[in-house]
Amino acid sequence: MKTCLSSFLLFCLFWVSSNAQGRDETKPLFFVRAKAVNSQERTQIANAGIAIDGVLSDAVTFFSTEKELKKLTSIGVSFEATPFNERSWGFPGSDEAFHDYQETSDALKEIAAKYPSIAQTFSIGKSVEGRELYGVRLSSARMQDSLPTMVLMGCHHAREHLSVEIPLLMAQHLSRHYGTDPKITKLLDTIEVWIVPMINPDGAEHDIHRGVYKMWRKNRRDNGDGTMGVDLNRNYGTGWGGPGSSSDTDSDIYRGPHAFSEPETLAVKEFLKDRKKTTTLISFHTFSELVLWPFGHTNDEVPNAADLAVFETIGKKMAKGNRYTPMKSSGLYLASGDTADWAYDELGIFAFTFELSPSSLFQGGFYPGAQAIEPTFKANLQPILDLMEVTDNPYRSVIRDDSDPLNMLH
Ligand code: 0X9
Ligand code: ZN
Repeated sequence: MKTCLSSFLLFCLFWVSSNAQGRDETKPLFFVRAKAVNSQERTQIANAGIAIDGVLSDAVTFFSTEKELKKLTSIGVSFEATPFNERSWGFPGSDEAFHDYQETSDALKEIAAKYPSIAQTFSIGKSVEGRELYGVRLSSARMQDSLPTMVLMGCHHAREHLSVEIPLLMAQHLSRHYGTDPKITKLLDTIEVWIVPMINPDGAEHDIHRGVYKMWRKNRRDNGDGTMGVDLNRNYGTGWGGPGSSSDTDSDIYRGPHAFSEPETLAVKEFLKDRKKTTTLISFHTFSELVLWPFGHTNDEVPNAADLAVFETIGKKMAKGNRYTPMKSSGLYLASGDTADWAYDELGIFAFTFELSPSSLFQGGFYPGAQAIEPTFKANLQPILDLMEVTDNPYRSVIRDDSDPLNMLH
C-alpha cells in the first residue's frame, strides 16, 4: 500500500463535487483504506479523530474528510483514498423494510396494544431535536423494576440502521411467543426486558432525509461553529475525553464539551440508574460482526476476576451463536466514552456491544440492504436469548456445577 499525499492529491484532481447532499458540510468525503496491523496502530488512527468502520487483518476502512486525510499523512499513516459519492449507495426507497423514527415508534406502540399483559411503552427522554426516545418493556411482572432486568438499545450511530431492526424484531419475537414458547414464557416470567431501539432518532432521520443516505454518524447537536453533531458513543462518563475520541467538533468521533452533554446519553444514564435491577445489556451497532465487552477506553482488563470471567464466558458463548468474533473492546481499538464501559464501570452491568452484519464494507457496510435484516436477526436471536437466560444471575454462567456455588472458575 502506498501513501498517499501524492495519490490523495491525484484523487482530489479527479474529485467531482457531487456531494452537495452528503454530510451537512459540503465537503468531499473519501473512502479510505489505511494500513494498521494491530490495535495500537488502529488506536493511532482513532486518535487522529477517525471513526473506524471496518477492521481487516492489515488495514482499517473508514470515511473521512480532506482535513482528516492531511492529519493522517502528517502522522505517517499509509492509506489509499477514493472519492466517495453516497448516491452510489442507492436510495432508501429500496430499503423500505427498515424502520424510520415514526415507524419504529408505531411498531413499539403496536406491540403494547397487542400484548398489554406483558408489554408497555415508555420514553426515556427527548433527543436534542425534541423527539421522544421510545421503548417497550416486556415482562409478565406487573410491577416495574421488580425483576432482574436486561436492556437492549440500538442506533447510537445514525447510519447504523440495522441496529434498530434487531432490538425491534426481538421485542416483536418475545411478545409474539410469550404463552406459546415455554422458554420465552419462563424468561418473561422471571426477568424484565427493556428495549429502546433508537437512541439517536435525529441522526437516523437526517441520514435518510429526502431519500438519500448521508453516511451520518453523530446526533444533530448544533455545535455553534458551523459543525453539527456529537458522537453519542464517545459521550458517556467512563474515560470520557481519553484515547479514540476527539475534541474537534467537526470530527465523526467528537465527544462533546463534557460527559453526558447530550440529552440522548443523559437520558440513557438516568434510565439505567433507575433500572436498579439491570444486570445485562447489549448496545447494538454495525458493522464488522463482533461481540465486544469492556474495557474500550483502556487496554486494562476489567479488574474484578469474577466479572472478567463472566464477560469472557458469556461473550464467547454469544459469539459462538452468531459466529461473530468475541473480544475485549480495546482489542479492536481504544475508544473512550462508550456505553458499555460506563454501564459496567458505574453500574456493574454486564454490558456488551454487538457490531452486527455485515463483516466488512465490501459486503455493504452501513447499508447492506433490506435482505440483511432477517438473517442478521436469525443469527442473533439465540445469543440474545442466551444473555436473557443468565440475566437473573450472570455469575451462574461461570459456575461449573449449579449445585455447588463455590465451584467458580476463578
Ligand atoms: O467506535 C464505536 O463507537 C463502535 N464501532 S462503530 O463502527 N459502530 O462506530 C465500537 C465501540 C467499541 N468500543 C471501543 N472500542 N471502546
Ligand atoms: Zn456504531
